Amino acid sequence: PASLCGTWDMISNVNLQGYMIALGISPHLRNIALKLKMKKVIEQRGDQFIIKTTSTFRNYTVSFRVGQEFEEFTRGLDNKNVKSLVKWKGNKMVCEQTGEKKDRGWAHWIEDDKLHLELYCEGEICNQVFKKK
Ligand code: RET
Repeated sequence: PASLCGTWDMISNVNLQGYMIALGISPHLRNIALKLKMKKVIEQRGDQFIIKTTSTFRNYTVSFRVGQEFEEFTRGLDNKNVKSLVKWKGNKMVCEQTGEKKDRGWAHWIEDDKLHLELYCEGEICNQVFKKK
């Protein structure tokens, strides 16, 4: 599949609110998050991926190897411990985050030179699109 690597600027963000409510994020933090234009910086070093979500308010970094389950603490987001497993499903990089919340995870893929990110939790789906910087 097309490489996810690079620096990406958010151009659309649909239903972040529903996703954050499903995660149990406080109204105060939700109001801040809704105003942010997030960036993604995705790097690959060997078989390790590093995905940085950055904003003027707070940053979130996760690193992993595809196919290797890891412990993730969603610091600064909903502050939960999950067991995460990333796999390729066709052209999509898909992560299942197992923990307190049901049906939680995300998928990244490239479509028309744009980075697409679907974030989901307990039936709420947020769709974000980023253009390459
Ligand atoms: C920020 C700021 C504080 C509030 C919220 C945030 C959202 C972060 C998200 C991160 C998703 C990261 C993923 C990484 C995959 O590798 C920006 C930390 C709600 C939605 C999917």
